[in-house]
Amino acid sequence: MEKSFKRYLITSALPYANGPLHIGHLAGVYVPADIYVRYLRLQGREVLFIGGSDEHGVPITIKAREAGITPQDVVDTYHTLIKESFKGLGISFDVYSRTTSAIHHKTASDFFKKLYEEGKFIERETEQYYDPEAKQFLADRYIIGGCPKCGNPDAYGDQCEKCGSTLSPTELIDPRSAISGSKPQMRMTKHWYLPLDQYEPWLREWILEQHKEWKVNVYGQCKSWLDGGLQPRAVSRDLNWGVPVPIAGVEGKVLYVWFDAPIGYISNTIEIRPHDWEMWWKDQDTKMVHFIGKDNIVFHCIVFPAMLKAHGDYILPENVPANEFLNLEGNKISTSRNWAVWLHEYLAELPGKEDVLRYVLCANAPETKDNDFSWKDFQTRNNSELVAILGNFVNRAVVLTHKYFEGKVPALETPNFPLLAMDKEVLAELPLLKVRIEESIEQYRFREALKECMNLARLGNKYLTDSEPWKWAKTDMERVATILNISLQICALLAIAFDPFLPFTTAKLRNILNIKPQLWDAMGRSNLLAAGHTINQPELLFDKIEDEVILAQLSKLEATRQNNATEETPPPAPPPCEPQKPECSYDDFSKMDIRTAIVLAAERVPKTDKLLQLTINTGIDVRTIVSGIAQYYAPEQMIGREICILANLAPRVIRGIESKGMILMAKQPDGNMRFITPQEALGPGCVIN
Ligand code: B3M
Ligand code: ZN
Repeated sequence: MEKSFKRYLITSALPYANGPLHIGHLAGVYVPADIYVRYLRLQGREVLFIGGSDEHGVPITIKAREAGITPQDVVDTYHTLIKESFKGLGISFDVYSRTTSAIHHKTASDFFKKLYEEGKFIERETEQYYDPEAKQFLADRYIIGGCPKCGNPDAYGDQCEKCGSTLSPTELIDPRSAISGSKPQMRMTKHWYLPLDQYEPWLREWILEQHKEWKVNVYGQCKSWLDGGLQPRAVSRDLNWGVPVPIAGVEGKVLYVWFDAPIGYISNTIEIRPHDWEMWWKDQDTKMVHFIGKDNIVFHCIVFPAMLKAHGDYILPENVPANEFLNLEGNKISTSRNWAVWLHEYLAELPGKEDVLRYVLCANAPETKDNDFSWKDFQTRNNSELVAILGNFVNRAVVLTHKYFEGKVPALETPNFPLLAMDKEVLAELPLLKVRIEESIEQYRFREALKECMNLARLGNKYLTDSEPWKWAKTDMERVATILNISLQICALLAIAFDPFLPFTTAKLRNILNIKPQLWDAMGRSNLLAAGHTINQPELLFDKIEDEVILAQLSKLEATRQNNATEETPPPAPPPCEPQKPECSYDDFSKMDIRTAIVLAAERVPKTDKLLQLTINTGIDVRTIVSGIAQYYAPEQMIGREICILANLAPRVIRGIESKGMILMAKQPDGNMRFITPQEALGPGCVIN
């Protein structure tokens, strides 16, 4: 007998905020997690659904460097995009926060500190490459050199992208720093390690003995890790992006991203439940389930549990239903090759089809093995399942009710016309379907559960066809009443059964049936709609998807394919412009007196090559400004020009000259400076705001 729990803490892997979401993420993690959570909520159980962005780690710093922006800019952009697209697909997180939050930094830091203070880590000094020019240790990705296997001169310290070999930085021929290009030096560096080997016997017992019910792929991966023997794992890195190692005197080191990220589940719980988060994380009556992809199994089944165990206060996951990978049109999804269906693009290009994607991704979920998404299959599932079965059945039932009973639910049976065998058979099937759906969902078999839901629609469709109400309508309206009553009851059940899977559609369906959301308990009952209840006008639940739509998507992919095939060295990226400065208030802004002015005279400041001394008419006075623009403008180029100045900047004495104000200059990406001049002559003293 499975233990019963008081509450459910459902986590889903925190996606890295360095790229948009694609269908692989959705099918593997977020659609199943959302289905499970919605189901639990329907059951009236107490649930928290935790999500958030993983905003640390080396790839984010690399992306920032490549784009010439800060890591914070990178994560700000993608966190927002990811959060919005999740919302667009109806992924119903109770919290979607981020690991750059102050709460997370504190939580992760405290977690580390406790383990550190209790002596749960071991310290090791190792040699690592250091960039003397950039004054920092180099992550493997930041070291470039010759591949010892294929000779590629630009292999990375962890991998050669040309021949695919896994490398270590010391194998590279003539290594150089990706940051400065300089030759890295070997230096000693100290790190903290979680001695996973010490947790091995406990992990073996906990997973291999106590969790035999875990999915075969998950259990199997854990077993092979454990059988291979566990090694201590470093939990810190030499990097300046992340949660700083909270040990006095330690600088330039942060927690390893895989140490801090899972603690994000705790931080995000604290964020929304500041008063009772501990109950969620420390009470044995909480069932914690981690939804993840297969590449995250070791971290969620071995490393994080060992961290939780070392900490001592926290519960462990009851289950980790990891999925395999989803391919696209027969090929591995690849972010760098742009081989993906991006969620934000899907939502923009196929508006109103959120549930179609949810349906197809669940129906094809890579639950037990890698699976494929194809646009053709997407179209077929929409047209021949959602439209032809579910949509068609509901539409027929509703249209006929309006036709024969003015939109009022007719009575199930009358003394003159008792139920026939076919009615009884259908009614008897309903509670059985309920049980089958429950069993499948509770065992994380969402494809199977979805199939059972569709079987309910199939049952209704077949019943309506076989019972032929349109024929009876000529002779016996009481028979028609029975048929439509049963059909409408099935519609009401569909609104519950599909609710975890297709939440946009069930909302529409409830609207058509003019009913409120119901709890799962109501599933299987056949009296949800009382006789006499008025339903609304029919409305199509799904539209047919035409070939053009599919062809447009396929040609987009084809363009990518060709682009990848012919890809030469990409043209150098234009120099990036500076990131936006931190927000300022309108008050801050309005304090500044920015106005037009005319340059009356200009000369070089003696013995400098940067400074010009300008005499300007500000409309209020004639004053002197010293400006560092001599590299960009000769004095004679300035005389008579109309410029913009910050007039009320506190005066400064520069080279013995009092400078009152500052000239506004625009800095071009290559560093060149140009002064700002009004497009038409305005005259001095016009205030700009
Ligand atoms: N960000 C890896 C991934 O997106 C990682 C998951 C963290 S879960 C705590 O695959
Ligand atoms: Zn190579």
